[in-house]
Amino acid sequence: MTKKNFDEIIKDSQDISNKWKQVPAPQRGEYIRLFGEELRQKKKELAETITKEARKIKTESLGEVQEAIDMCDFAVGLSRQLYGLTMPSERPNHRLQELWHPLGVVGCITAFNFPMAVFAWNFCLAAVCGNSIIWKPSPHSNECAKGIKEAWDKVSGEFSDLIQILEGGNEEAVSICKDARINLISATGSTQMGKELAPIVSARLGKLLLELGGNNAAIVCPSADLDLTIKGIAFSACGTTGQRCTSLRRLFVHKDIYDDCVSRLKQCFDELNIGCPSKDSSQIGPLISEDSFKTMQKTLNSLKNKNVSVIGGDRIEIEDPNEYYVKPALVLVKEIEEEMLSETFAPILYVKSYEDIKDAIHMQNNVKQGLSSSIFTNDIRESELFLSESGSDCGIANVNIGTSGAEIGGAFGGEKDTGGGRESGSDAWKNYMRRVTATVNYGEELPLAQGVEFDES
Ligand code: UN1
Repeated sequence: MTKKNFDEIIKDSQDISNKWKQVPAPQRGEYIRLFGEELRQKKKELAETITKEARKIKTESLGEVQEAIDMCDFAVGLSRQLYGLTMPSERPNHRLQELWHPLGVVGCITAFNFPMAVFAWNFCLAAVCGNSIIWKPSPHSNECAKGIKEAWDKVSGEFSDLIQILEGGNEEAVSICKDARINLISATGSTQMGKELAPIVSARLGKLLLELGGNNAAIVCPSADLDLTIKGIAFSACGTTGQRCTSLRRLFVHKDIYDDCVSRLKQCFDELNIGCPSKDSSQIGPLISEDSFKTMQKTLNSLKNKNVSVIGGDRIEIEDPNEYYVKPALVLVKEIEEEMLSETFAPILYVKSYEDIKDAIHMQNNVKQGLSSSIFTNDIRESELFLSESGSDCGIANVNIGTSGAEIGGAFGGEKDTGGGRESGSDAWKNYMRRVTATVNYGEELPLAQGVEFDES
C-alpha cells in the first residue's frame, strides 16, 4: 500500500469516525475485546518488538503488552458504562440529564519509552467512546506502532481505518496540533514538548490532554521496612534504565536510617544486572540513544564539578559499541542542587537526608513537576499526612510502593509541569467525549428556570 499523505489520513479518519460513532458502544467494546484477544496471542512477539526498538528488558516488555491488554479489558467493561448523570430539575415535568457523545478524531502523540501501552490507554478509551485516532508514534518506535496496527487490522474488519499512523517527528506533531479537524490532542512526552505544542492547540481553542515530565520523589521514614523499600527504590530508579516518566529521581531519607539506607542502596545498585535486554538475566538495558547518554553525563559532570558525591553513572561497553549501557548513579547531596530540579531521563537517583516529615514533603513538592510520589513508612500518621491535602501535590501518591509501575485502573497523570491530564482508568474516558446537558420539558406549561416570568400580556 502506498503511504497516505497528511490530508488523506485526516480525511479517512474523519470518514471512519462518522461511521464508527453510529455503532452502539457495547458493540464497539466487542471490537476492543477481539483486539485484546489478538494482543494476548501476539504478546510474546509484540514484546520482542518493544525490546528490539525501545531496548526494554524482556519482563518489562511483556508487562507493557499486558498493560495494553488490561486497557482492552477495562474498555470492554466501560463500553457498557458510559454513564451520564440525571439531575432533579427545579421545574415540574422536566428532565435534566447529561449525554456523552464522541468527539470525532483524536490525535495521539506517544513517546519511545512506552511505545504500546500509552497508545492503548488512549486508543481503547477513544474507540469505545466512538472516536477514531491518528497516532504519531515516536520516531524510535515505528515498528511497535506497526505491530499494534497489524493486530487491529486482523480484528477490525471494515473499521481498520480507525487507527491511522502518521510517522514522523516534530513537524508532524505540529501539523496535527494545528489542524482543527482533530478534536482532541493527547500528547505524552517532555514538559518542553508540551510547552511547544500546547499553545498551538490552544490558539485554535482545541482540546488537550497532556502527560508530560515528572521529577518523582520518595520519602523513607524511620519505621520503613527497608527490605521492601530498597527493592521499591531500585525498580523505580533503575527499571527501564530510568526512562519512565514515573521513574524515581529524588529520595529523602530520615537521618536516623540514612547511613543504613545508603549503604544498602549502594550494594543493591552494585548488584544490578546490566546487559542485553533480550537476555533473561538482564535487569537494565541500554539508554535509548547517544544523546540520552550525553545528557546524563552532562548532569553528572556538572554535579562532580561542584564536588557533589556521585557514585556510579559510568558507561559500560557491552557487545555493541553503539549502545549506551550505564551504571545507575547514586548522587548523595547535602543541599538541594539545581540539577535535581529538572528531569534527566536516565538512571540518576539523588539522595538527601531529612529530620522532619513536613520538610521532606516540602522538598518533595518543591519542584515544577507533579507526577508521582511515594512514602515508605509503617506509621499511619505519616502516610495519612502524605496523602492529605497538606501532603504530596502529585497526581499519583503511593504508600510502600515505588513511584513507577501504576496499574491501569486508576487515572494516570499529574499536576503542574506534568500537564494536568488524566489518562487510562477511572473516569479518564470523559476526556474523549463531549458532554451535552439536555433539559426536556414533557409538560404542557413553560415554567422558566430561576422563577423568571415572561408572560404574554
Ligand atoms: C510513562 O512513562 O510515560 O506507571 C508511562 C508506570 C507505567 C506507565 C508509565 N504504568 O510506570
